[in-house]
Amino acid sequence: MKNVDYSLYLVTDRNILGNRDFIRCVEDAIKGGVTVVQLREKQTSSLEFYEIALRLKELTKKYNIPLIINDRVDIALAIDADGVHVGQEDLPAIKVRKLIGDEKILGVSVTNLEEAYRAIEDGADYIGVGAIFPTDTKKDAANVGLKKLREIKNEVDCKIVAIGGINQDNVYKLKELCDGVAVISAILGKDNIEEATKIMKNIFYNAVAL
Ligand code: TZP
Ligand code: MG
Repeated sequence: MKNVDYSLYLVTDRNILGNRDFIRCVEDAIKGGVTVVQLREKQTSSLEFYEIALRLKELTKKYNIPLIINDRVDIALAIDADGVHVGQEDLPAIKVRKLIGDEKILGVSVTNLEEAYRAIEDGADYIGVGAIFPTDTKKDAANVGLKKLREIKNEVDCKIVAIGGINQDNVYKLKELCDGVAVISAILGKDNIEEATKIMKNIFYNAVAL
């Protein structure tokens, strides 16, 4: 499971889906070509988080797509997820690595080179770098930008997933600057999720390096 294709990384957000069926929407994104799914729940009880995670695990397993749990190591372990993603204010990455073992995927959010070096030292398989572009989805996201992303890319030897405000109009700019793009609204915010996913993937794959 460690040889992961990070190219189109879906981060979930049930708020953006309104009353649409969550599992159905993620399945549409998988059919459209997302290569990783991260379950991100910010205002959910542990029980509900666990139950959603279990259902999502069933789905991602069916399509052989890795499932990563945001923030919660306990839930990742409880459902035997493929990995965990933590930020700078979550459990320290070095502790998470000890808890989940070497076989699971560990992702760490970083906003600068110093955090990137530490994440890698602590055992991250990939670093999430963002926000690259302005986004309404995460109000307190740092403003990282393309220049800093390039600086990190040039310095570190680690898989890089760019995140934040990435959409059909700007995704081409990320080619060669990262191993994958993580997206919420440009996929889950669209009426036709499968089609939106296909378009994003197509543009990212076929973009010419800037
Ligand atoms: N972390 C940094 S920006 C962001 C997260 C979770 C939100 C990404 O959402 P969108 O809608 O793809 O900008
Ligand atoms: Mg977090």
